Amino acid sequence: MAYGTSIDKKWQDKWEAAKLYDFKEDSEKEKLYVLEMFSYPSGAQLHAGHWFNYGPVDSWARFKKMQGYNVFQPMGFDAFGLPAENYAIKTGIHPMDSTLKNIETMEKQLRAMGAMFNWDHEVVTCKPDYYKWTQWLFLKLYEKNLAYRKNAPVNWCPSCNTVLANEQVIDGHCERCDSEVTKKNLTQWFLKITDYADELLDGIDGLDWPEKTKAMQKHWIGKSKGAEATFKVKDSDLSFDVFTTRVDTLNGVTYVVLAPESPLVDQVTTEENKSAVEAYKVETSKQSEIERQSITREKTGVFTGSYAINPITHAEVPIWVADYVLATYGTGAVMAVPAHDDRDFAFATKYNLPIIRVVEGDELPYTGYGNLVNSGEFNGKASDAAKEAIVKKLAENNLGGWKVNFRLRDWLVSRQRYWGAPIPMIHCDSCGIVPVPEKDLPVELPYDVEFAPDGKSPLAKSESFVNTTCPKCGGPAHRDVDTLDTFVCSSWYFLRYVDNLNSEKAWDVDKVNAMVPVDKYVGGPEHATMHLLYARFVTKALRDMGLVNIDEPFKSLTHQGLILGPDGLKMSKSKGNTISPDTYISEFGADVFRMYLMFGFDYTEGGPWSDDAIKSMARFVDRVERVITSAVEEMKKSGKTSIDKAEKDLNFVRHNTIKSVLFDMDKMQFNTSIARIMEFTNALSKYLNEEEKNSAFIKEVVIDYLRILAPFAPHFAEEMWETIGGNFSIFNESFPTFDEKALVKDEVEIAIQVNGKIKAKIMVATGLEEDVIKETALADADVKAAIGDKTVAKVIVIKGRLVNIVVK
Ligand code: ANZ
Ligand code: ZN
Repeated sequence: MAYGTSIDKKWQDKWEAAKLYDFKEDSEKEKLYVLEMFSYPSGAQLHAGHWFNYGPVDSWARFKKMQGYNVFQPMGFDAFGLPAENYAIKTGIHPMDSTLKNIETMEKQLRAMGAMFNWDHEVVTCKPDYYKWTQWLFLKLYEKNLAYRKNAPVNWCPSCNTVLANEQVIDGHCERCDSEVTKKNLTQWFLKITDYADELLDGIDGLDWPEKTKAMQKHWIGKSKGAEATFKVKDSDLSFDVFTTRVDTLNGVTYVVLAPESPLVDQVTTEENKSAVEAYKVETSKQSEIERQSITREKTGVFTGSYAINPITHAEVPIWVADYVLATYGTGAVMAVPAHDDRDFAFATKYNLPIIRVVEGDELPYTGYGNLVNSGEFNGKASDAAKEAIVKKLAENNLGGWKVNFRLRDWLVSRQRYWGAPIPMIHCDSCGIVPVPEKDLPVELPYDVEFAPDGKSPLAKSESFVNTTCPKCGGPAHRDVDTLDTFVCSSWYFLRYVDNLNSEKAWDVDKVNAMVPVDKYVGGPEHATMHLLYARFVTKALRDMGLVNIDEPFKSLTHQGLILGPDGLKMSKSKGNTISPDTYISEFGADVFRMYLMFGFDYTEGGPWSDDAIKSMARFVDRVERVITSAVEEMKKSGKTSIDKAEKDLNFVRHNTIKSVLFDMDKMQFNTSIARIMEFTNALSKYLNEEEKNSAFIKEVVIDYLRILAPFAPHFAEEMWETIGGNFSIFNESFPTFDEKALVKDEVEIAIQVNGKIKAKIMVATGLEEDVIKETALADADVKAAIGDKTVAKVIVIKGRLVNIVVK
């Protein structure tokens, strides 16, 4: 045979016919839920990046199966959302048609990869039998007061014509199309992820996740401990709270600032300042939050004409409006302390506002801590003690207290787009918002709708969709015309995989509890905040409803790196540097492609594609074939039966390979694992050149060799396994274990130094007495010559490694 696609096909068919990958529910074996982030069928093809995610992880799953785990490795499609919709808009083909067609192509490609996906458990999020339960999930959250509607300024992409979640705004630009994001007020559905902010934060430390990702989630949740203080508006009944992390500086407040969007602005602005404030508000609406937070940007603002009263000093300070204060954080109002805050300092300097030092320290602005000055009764207190004392006083006067704030915002889930799960809510003029009864799910997405975006929800244009009757009063009512953020679909898919065919409920609780959490989750680092945070939130909410019994969905997480184009740049069609897996697979076979991906890159780093390197992997696979073929010839002969030095040497490499691969694979270090297999190949090949060979021993070695190779080159190893008469399938074999005794060498090489310079290397038996080693070293001819007529002052022996002779 020669390894290639015909062999791939042969085994893919056999594996499938034998249902080799089925998760056995009644198995005694320990379950192992291996999950790769499902892909969205946006382009028509699997690309090298998909392969890099799925190929190596499949090898890992096969390795674990051979280690005796009952592996569950499902696959599906994240089929709703912007990528599929944009693709449909571009090609003019209806998203349902193009998506299902793309899925078909991708399924074919995934099968050609020979991954042991459990296809019987496939989920496709855009099909009614899936999104029925996405809608059900939404209703459950609504029932528990975790879904609500509010009018809110939202990020609006003028080009995609849609609302974006904060996470989809990158540096003030749309994540998808890079247009500048603006603001718009709309009534939107939110999920109350902030109810779980503390738990989401506290849970992070216990996760076996990349540190960077954990840090990003922590930052995203952004817990900040401070205080709130109430400022009364002078000559008015109005008052407002500020959030501050530096309540110790309360005596240094020389002005306060409201966010331009704050409803208070209109109430406090005096007649003569109205036009300036209005103009400023218009100006602000054009800026993104990111720009507004930029430290280097010149601060701007306007005076409202009103004053506020400091809750402890009773000093009157001017109320300003400035865009560096965000409406969405804290209370949307800030007490400004120019002496101790950089932004406030810049602002006060520009607008000639007073600057009063209240903390001792360096030159102003001084943002550090220290003893208080200019602070009346609090003078002399250190910052921490002063905070305590000031908060106490605020609380006594009902003007404030301690306060914890989170950066995390509630999750905005409504989209004014076509390609998503309709929000299962009905609006009735007499009953208000009425949830669609569970028995009426799914609320089907109508096919015949003008889906190209024009700023309105496409579903609003479908009368047959919009018009319905109120489930409560039976009167005429209309459906919610927004669809759910696709991250809602993917927040629970790992639960549905387990019980994907259940038509009675979203899942059987016992079945799911037996399978979760996901033991190993692998996908791109771009999901550090959104998907990974939403899935954690949904899991916790479902746990509180008694629908799962876990706190965390993904126990262990790995991010694969990025495969770049041959030019070292991110692959993109416009740059013409994309690699299409299909052509390589038909030329070299799936295993060569997979082995190259595993060997050519550090899994978590990725790197540039190299045609030369994949060719050299093809040569390696050829070589393995030749070596195994000649080993098989030798196995048939009757050779010697003794175990001598040559056998021991090969045995050492064999067991060392097993030991290393076991160790490396646990950490998904595919490249070093394959490097060890290459060494093993060399050692076997070398042994086959010996004059006298032990054929029984060769057989033993070949059996191990193929079992080690199997997860990495599944089709090829299965074929070889058949050649040596192994039973189908090699994946029902166990992965070899190593023998520590074989790793103890009879002899070790010891370097001999004279005054620190290596003069000779000698072989000695392991465990030889120190004195004997010394004598042997001194008797060596090269060493003798090096010593010459000098006297030996000292001999230092480092057992098993080195002898150092000090001469004078
Ligand atoms: C007075 C003060 C004095 C402050 C001082 C800092 C230094 P983190 O750590 O991110 O929570 N702040 C509060 N709400 C804000 C908003 N909506 N927009 C912009 N800035 C806001 O930051 C908390 C600090 O950020 C608060 O403490 C407040 O300024 C500001 F010497 O209050 B500080
Ligand atoms: Zn009604």
